[in-house]
Amino acid sequence: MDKNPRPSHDDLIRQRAEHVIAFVKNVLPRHLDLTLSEALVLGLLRQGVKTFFTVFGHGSTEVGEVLRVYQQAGLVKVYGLRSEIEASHAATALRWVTGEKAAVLTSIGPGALQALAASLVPASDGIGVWYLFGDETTEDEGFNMQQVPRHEQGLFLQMASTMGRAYNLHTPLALPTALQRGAATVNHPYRPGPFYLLLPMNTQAAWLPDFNLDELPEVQPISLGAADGDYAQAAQWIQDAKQVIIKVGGGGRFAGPELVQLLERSGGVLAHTPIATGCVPYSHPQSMGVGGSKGSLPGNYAMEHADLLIAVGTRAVCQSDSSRTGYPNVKQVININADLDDATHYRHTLALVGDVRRTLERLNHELGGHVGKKEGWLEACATRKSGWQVFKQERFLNPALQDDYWGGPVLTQPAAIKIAADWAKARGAVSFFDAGDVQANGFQIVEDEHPGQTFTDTGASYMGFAVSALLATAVASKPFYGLALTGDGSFTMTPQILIDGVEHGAHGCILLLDNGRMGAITGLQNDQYGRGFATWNTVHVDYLAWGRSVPGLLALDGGRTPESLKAALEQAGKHAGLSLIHVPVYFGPDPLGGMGVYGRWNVGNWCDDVQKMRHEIGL
Ligand SMILES: Cc1ncc(C[n+]2csc(CCOP(=O)(O)OP(=O)(O)O)c2C)c(N)n1
Ligand SMILES: [Mg+2]
Repeated sequence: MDKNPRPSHDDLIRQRAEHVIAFVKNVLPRHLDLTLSEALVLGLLRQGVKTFFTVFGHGSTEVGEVLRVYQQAGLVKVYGLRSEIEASHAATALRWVTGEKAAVLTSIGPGALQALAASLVPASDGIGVWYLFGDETTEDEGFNMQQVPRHEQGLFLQMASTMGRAYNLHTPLALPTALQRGAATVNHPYRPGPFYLLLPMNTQAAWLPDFNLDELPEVQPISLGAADGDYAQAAQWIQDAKQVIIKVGGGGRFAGPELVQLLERSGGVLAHTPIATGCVPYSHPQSMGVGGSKGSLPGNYAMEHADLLIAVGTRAVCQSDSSRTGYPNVKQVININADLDDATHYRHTLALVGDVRRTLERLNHELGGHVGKKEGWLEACATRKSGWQVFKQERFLNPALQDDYWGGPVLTQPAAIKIAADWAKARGAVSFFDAGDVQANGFQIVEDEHPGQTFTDTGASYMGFAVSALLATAVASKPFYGLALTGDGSFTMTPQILIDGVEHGAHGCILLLDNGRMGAITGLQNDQYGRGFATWNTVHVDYLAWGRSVPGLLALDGGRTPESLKAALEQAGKHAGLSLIHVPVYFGPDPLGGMGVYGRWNVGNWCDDVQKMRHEIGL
């Protein structure tokens, strides 16, 4: 007879309930008899993972049963949702905005693959999220339904491993190692990301007698030091340069004080990637706002003319450095990054590999207390910045344009976004921007004074992220109000929030900017080929009727004027739950209808020219 045999179903439920009580009282014994799934949940709890966004399936019922018992005691919170993509976006947004950890739990096959697709967001934006996927049985007795239909082993593991770090719980007692790898991935000090834990259906309920809980890893706080580099050389380059640009990416979002000091000591100006909005106050005279493929007048002017680039925490995506043609006059680069590959991305580089803030501190120290001056540089950039303010103002003063689809004048995206972003800031709401023109216009318009005001997934630009992100408002331990600015295309890709948001108590507003099309793509097609194609609809969808079909959801017509939109926002803000404001918006060639494009991009038929220029620059 086994020493600690697997108990009967009823005894197992009783045992788990006892474990939970002991956990709450902090008197769990060192050794426990439990299933692998319960050990997994205990392991995640030890790491502070208490929130689970899930769509259960036949591939994850055992973990689900453990979570049911643990939720009853208030130890975890499980949100049953309608789409794994939505679940992934919600978990990502929660971690991104609040720092709270979450896991996405799916079935095997389609559910896991939907979550895997959506995990491109945390992979691209550097957010730590746990993914728990049901997986095929390890005995290989024949095909499991929903596995990849090939006579090969571990195909889901291969797919997940392509996206990030992954582990298959093929052998139950490997759990501690799996959990340690996961902890190191989702809590990585400078490049966190998704971690995929694959749970074979036949090991989830594997019985682990006398399991030693001490084996479950804790999260170890890790921080890096300043780069160990040639700071004297860096300071010399800065002093010798005539026109310095500091380009900040996601890794420099929280280095505001150090960046402001570097601006003062270097005499340079700062442009940032969309994800780093608010890294220094937009109102700082040396902040030029966003720069890159969409960019801005001042941000791109500075990028075009600078002779020294100080790159800070940026991985140089096509959008952020105009497909590597963003700095045609740069002769030297000081690249501060914790990642070696990113730090050595450009030629003529002094790479400072280390913690961004600490490295900036040392560089500032090296530069000394004096104020750097670069003849004419700040003035030239300041002129572009005031020109940009005038350019924006022109759009806000002409808020409506005649539109064919809507058969009359409707608000432009710039006008609607400005009104909504101002409203969100005034009430301390967090703004999320979905993909498309909404996103680009958004990061060109917002003038953030600190990080945390705007979240925009420019890493993956995953349509539907913003609206699903509103679920985080229902979950966060410190409540916040969310405003999701979305297009009709993005919203209809992931509209489950209408139901799940109300069901779970989201507090926020979906602002649906409806131009009856995937406007960003029609725009690209027009610019590249002179003709749009298959990127619009002719049916006029009654989105407010969608909204009204969900009890508790407040559906409002945002109307066609600034006044009507402001009134709708005010009304939405007073609603205790989730609201949807529908706003018809302009799409067309009038320059007042958009914010313009200032950089270069290697897409479509632009590739040859952009690539040629890149090879000429050779940076
Ligand atoms: C899931 C996904 N599919 C496709 C794309 C490519 N894409 C980027 S923007 C866009 C259109 C967005 O349309 P909408 O949300 O209506 O915004 P608009 O540009 O009209 O303001 C598409 C199809 C994407 N980013 N994400
Ligand atoms: Mg649209």
